[in-house]
Amino acid sequence: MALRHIITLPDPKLRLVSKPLERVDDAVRKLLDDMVETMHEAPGIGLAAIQVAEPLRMLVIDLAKKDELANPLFFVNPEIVWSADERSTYEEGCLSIPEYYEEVERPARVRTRFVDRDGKPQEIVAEGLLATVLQHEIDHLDGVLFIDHISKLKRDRVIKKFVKMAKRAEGHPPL
Ligand code: GNR
Ligand code: NI
Repeated sequence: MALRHIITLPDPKLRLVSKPLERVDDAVRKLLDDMVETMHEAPGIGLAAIQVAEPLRMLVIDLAKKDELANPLFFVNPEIVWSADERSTYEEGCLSIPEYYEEVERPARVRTRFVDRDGKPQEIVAEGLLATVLQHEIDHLDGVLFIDHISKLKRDRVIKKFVKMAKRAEGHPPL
């Protein structure tokens, strides 16, 4: 396994539409495992491939608490096939927008079709935090960030802050 670098705002790759996988082979499983290791280390509860600069439609989620055994979930080519009318609100964060948190309203339940780590088609109905994180990650596959679901005023303010930080970092490059 290997840790991967997580890209952050304003990296334009975060706005790419990721490409579907044609098959789940050992190379795909290796990337999924590296994503789980990277997510655990961050730490985070979800990670989409584009966050490690791979524009592929795959994501991992692990909602296990720190004192619990790891329970990584793997989603390849996920598609939301049904959303509840009921909404729920969670305070969201994103490893690609470090240290920024805001409440986002999303469908409370989503039926999602996907291919698992063994290449087998699956369908689940997610609710609660899983429903929110799954929607947050599937948004990443379409170049959508959670800040796209908040007010333009707040979004513009956070983007501006990250552009400013990136410019300051240009004067102090790593290596
Ligand atoms: O670690 C994460 N926590 C989180 C909290 C609420 C809603 C969504 C998330 S996902 C985020 C990790 C991440 O950026 N995934 O793309
Ligand atoms: Ni995110």
